[in-house]
Amino acid sequence: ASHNLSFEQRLSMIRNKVGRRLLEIVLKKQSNLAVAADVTTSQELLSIASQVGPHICVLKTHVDIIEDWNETVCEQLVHLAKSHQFLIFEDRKFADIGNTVELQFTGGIFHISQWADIVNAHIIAGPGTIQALRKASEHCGILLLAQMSSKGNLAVEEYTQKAIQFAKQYEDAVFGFISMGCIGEPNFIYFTPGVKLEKGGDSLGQQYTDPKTVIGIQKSDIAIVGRGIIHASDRKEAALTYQKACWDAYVQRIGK
Ligand code: S5P
Repeated sequence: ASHNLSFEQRLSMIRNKVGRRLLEIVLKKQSNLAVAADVTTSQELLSIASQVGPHICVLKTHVDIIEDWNETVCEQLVHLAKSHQFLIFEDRKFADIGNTVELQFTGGIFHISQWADIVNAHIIAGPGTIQALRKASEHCGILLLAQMSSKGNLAVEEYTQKAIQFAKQYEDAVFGFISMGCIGEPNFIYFTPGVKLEKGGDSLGQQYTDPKTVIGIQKSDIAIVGRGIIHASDRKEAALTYQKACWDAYVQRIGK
């Protein structure tokens, strides 16, 4: 599947309101960059959010790796998201039966449903996972993992097609995918992780592709960059570099 529509043209095609809000932010900030803030302290998380905030449309978190997470940290993060205008994507990768997922999404010490704008889910357990998330919060948009960036992953072929089918079935709540590029229709938004200006990988199976390939050739929409920015000596500068690289690749693809 391939289309060549602009974000402006696709805005009204997105059924979920978080998805539409995301495209509004992308257009306003001219940023299709998401930063993966994979750090272990709240101070680092908040400092990344304020450093890269102006350059991103989405900040992706793994709250369960933060050793000192609490409600105040959460409030500060939400405040930074409002002032810099980015959405918070908790990369929880829900994968259990619906009842358990509902508890994981709303309860525990993280109360993800109270602050996350976006969450993602594996489809391995069937549609109950999605049903639970959409029942628990209408303010949170869902992404399905249709493909993965890591070596040897099993999210291929029929599995990917199943994810697309589930998304269509729950289009009110699911507005896009984690995928390696555009794998379907323009009414969904495609997020791609494993993005770095230097190609290669890490010692645990991550595989990197550069922004130009991901956005321009594989036609993804949003590039997710972690260590490419997090490990840079100047994170703000690195975020700006990635913002430009991702946006230029989009503008070139659309042909404007
Ligand atoms: O297939 C995937 C899906 C995800 S959400 N591969 C990934 O790497 N991710 C996430 O993207 C991963 O959990 C991490 O937070 C980020 C990639 O980080 P980086 O440091 O390798 O850029």
